[in-house]
Amino acid sequence: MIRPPVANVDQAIIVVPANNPKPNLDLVDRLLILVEEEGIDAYICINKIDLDEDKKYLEIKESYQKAGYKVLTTSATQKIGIEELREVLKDKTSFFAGNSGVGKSELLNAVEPSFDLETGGLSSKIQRGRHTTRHVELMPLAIGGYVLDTPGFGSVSIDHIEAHDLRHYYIEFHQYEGACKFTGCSHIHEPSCKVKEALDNNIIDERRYKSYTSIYNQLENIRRW
Ligand SMILES: Nc1nc2c(ncn2[C@@H]2O[C@H](COP(=O)(O)OP(=O)(O)OP(=O)(O)O)[C@@H](O)[C@H]2O)c(=O)[nH]1
Ligand SMILES: [Mg+2]
Ligand SMILES: [Zn+2]
Repeated sequence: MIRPPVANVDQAIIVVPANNPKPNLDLVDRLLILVEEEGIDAYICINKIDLDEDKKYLEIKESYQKAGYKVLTTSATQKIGIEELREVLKDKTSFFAGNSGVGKSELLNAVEPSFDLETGGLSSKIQRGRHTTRHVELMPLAIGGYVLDTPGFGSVSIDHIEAHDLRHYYIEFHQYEGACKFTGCSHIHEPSCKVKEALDNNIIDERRYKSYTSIYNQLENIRRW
């Protein structure tokens, strides 16, 4: 388990593939928790949209947009959405994070061909990334700003977070903070909860709420010393 070095950067670009390899949204949600804990901006970048003929990626897009995140949709190899990505990166220090094989390095090559970063295919059987990028590298952009390419990882540790603090890192809950019947409401089992009300009214995304309760329960079950 790796804790990505999100300190001292302006924003995180969390890269997730449209459908190949299979998008790991649990990993995306955990990365977002770390990013929110650090208080830096986050973008979701759904890459490899050229491979997603059924446009299943639109569900991922909706889920994160509903939460309040800005979502980019790209194809690094077909050069779709690269101009928008460049605009986001300009004059900022950005951290690229996401599983191995999602196309972080390929996206950076599309933004800045002179980087000429090594990219790797997927290992054939289970379509996993090959862990091509081996170390974190800070690189200057010709348009201004810096980017950090990082090795992909399949999981991140958020075990240092207390369950009762987790709600602060789901940005779609912020507007209800203090509005529930119980002070410090965990939005899980308390009655008269505004977050659960918003969930019932389909204002809060169900998948994201499930991710919250599942991670909350995991954090509660960690033995603390
Ligand atoms: N079809 C398609 N393939 C892509 C796209 N982006 C990246 N790839 C391919 O996916 C594979 C993995 O890309 P990388 O850029 O090496 O992935 P990475 O996220 O840097 O992976 P690690 O360095 O292992 O963490 C390469 O073969 C890329 O050419 C895309 O938008 N469409
Ligand atoms: Mg890479
Ligand atoms: Zn509540």
